[in-house]
Amino acid sequence: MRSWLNKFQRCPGCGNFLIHLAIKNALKELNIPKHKFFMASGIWCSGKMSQYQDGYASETLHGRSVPFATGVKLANPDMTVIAYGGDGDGYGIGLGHLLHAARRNTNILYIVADNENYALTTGQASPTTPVDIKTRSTPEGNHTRPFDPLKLVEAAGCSYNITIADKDIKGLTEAIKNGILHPGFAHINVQQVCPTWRKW
Ligand SMILES: Cc1ncc(C[n+]2csc(CCOP(=O)(O)OP(=O)(O)O)c2C)c(N)n1
Ligand code: SF4
Ligand SMILES: [Mg+2]
Repeated sequence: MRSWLNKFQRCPGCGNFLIHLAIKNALKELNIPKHKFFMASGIWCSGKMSQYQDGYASETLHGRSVPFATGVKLANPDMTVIAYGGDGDGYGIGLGHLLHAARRNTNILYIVADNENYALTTGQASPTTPVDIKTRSTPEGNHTRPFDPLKLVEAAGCSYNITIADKDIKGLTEAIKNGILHPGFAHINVQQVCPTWRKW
């Protein structure tokens, strides 16, 4: 028989477990019922998060969780809507959506699980991989400078914009609660542990 943990398609020690717990805690502490909650995610390691929520959810396309979540919020303004994805998802292919959502001040919370790599596709360099790091796509070391997503999102006009480590469950739970309550676009960058690929 499969254990409770086995229902999650994640490696042991993955930081997405911790973020998952913080989201669960935050929804419980804010008394948000499951029929009033929706999560849109990108795809895979981080994208799987939507499949494990107790509420409405959709695993969308790579980089498209923010526009999907925006549509759900516009049609259901009384729902709590969270978009969720990885650094490749939100800061790579989906960056345009992120900046415009911040500019429009859409009233959703966007959580980015930033493990500094494209984990599902076996650990290639992402927009937040540090210089000199060797990955599957940078065997001689990463020559491309990472950018600071918080500065970009701030420049686009976001007024709730923070970074926090996944292991700080209490702080992360508070950050998620505050992000949900924030009357506009909120962005939380979570420094996410990925023991399989992020060895730096
Ligand atoms: C449009 C599109 N391009 C590329 C892919 C292949 N792909 C799947 S997962 C992934 C990387 C995901 O990286 P990230 O968003 O950081 O999530 P992580 O797996 O690290 O949580 C890519 C490029 C895809 N599924 N769709
Ligand atoms: S590869 Fe990394 S991000 Fe993906 S499930 Fe494993 S530990 Fe988590
Ligand atoms: Mg990633």
